[in-house]
Amino acid sequence: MTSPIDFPFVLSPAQIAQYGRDGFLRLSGVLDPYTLGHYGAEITRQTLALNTQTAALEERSTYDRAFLQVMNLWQSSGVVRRFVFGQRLAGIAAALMGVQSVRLYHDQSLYKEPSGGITPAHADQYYWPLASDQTITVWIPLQAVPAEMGPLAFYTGSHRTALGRDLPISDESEVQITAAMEAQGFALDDRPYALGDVSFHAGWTFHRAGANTSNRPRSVMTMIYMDAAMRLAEPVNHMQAADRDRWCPGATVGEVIDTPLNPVVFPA
Ligand SMILES: O=C(O)CCC(=O)C(=O)O
Repeated sequence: MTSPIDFPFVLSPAQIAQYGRDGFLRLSGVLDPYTLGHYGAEITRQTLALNTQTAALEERSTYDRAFLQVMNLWQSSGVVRRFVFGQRLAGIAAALMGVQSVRLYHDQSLYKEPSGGITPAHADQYYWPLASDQTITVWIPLQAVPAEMGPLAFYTGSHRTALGRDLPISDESEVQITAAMEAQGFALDDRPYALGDVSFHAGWTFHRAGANTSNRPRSVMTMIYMDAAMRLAEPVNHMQAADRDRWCPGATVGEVIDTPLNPVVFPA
């Protein structure tokens, strides 16, 4: 029997069009509670085991208060590797981008602790030395995320504006991007996530998350997939240079990013 993480999820043409128009898509019932419980327990266990952040929340920067961030868990755990290489989520990403196949850029666990701070507004692709915008972040809550736990919130249609694309995640990005989004009329979609909901957002879609004011952790797994034909671009800031060295080691500017860290995930 096909595993739930490999079973195809059929998108309607309207959903694909909605992603293109809004720059993100929320889907319900993508993963069942048993599957989320099985993989989620290992993801959270690995996150806490590999975490190196030990400072108290009040001693950290705004960025570091937002979440514990542990990357490329697929390299540390066979169970997580199975999840990251699952065909269901990667297949949705391919369909939304309109590409035949997708590669992994990297995965990351984003664990917003109880009393963890806001995730300042930003666009992910600021950090990525990638030659096209055919990128997608899959955001998978491992439990429901009601408003008080900091659900990921998207500025609808904001992938079409360039204003703010030069800002890293910071207090400044939160102030400047939220003001720019309001001025340009990009509405914030900050609905909560039920268990099994998963969202997909494009690399240039601006988004943020509120603080976790609950007494429970908000454990989330993310995978960043890119068009399998993605080429490495010359980094335009020092964060992109660092990302190139860390996530695409050995890749050459102008060439397809075909390194051992960037395997084709879909189709298997
Ligand atoms: O989980 C969060 O609070 C932020 C996530 C995010 O910015 C992303 O996955 O692109």
